[in-house]
Amino acid sequence: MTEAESPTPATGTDVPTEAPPEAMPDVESAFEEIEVDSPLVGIIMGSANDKPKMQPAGKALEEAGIRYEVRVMSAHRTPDLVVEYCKAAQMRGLKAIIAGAGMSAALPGVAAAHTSLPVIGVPISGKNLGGMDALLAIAQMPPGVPVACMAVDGAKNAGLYAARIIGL
Ligand code: RP5
Repeated sequence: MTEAESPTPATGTDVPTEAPPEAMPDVESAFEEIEVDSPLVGIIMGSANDKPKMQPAGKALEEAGIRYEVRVMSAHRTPDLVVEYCKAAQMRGLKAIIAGAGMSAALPGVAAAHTSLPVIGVPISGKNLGGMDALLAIAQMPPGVPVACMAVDGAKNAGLYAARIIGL
């Protein structure tokens, strides 16, 4: 390497530093419905109000180095969007879907009805029944339509589980 090619030596004043924290989006601020290149996991949820409970799934995937996207869609409020998203998911390169919902949580089951990808359901705790309603709705799937049911507010394990599926 010639002198011209050699990197400029660092001095006490120009030592390269990491970007300041405010320039690095953490999971909390990045947990938005933004376009992601070639996501492997789709995190969907029934309401934007579910985001705080679903963030740990994104954090677990991020720590595993797995790209994911976040979408809000509801089996009851926007059923056509759920069908469209789930039917296209495999063709788009997704390997798993994490679906979180509260109350009468049909989202994971409806997702599983429209894709052959593994669907991981996250029951979200609500105001009235502590998540028992969503837990039973997600766990009690009819034979032939499989959904993996996590614990109530178990989004972290959903992310870890998706990472294991992708690592197989
Ligand atoms: C479910 O109903 C959502 O997943 C959410 O957990 C619950 C309440 O929704 P919001 O009224 O807060 O939008 O569909």
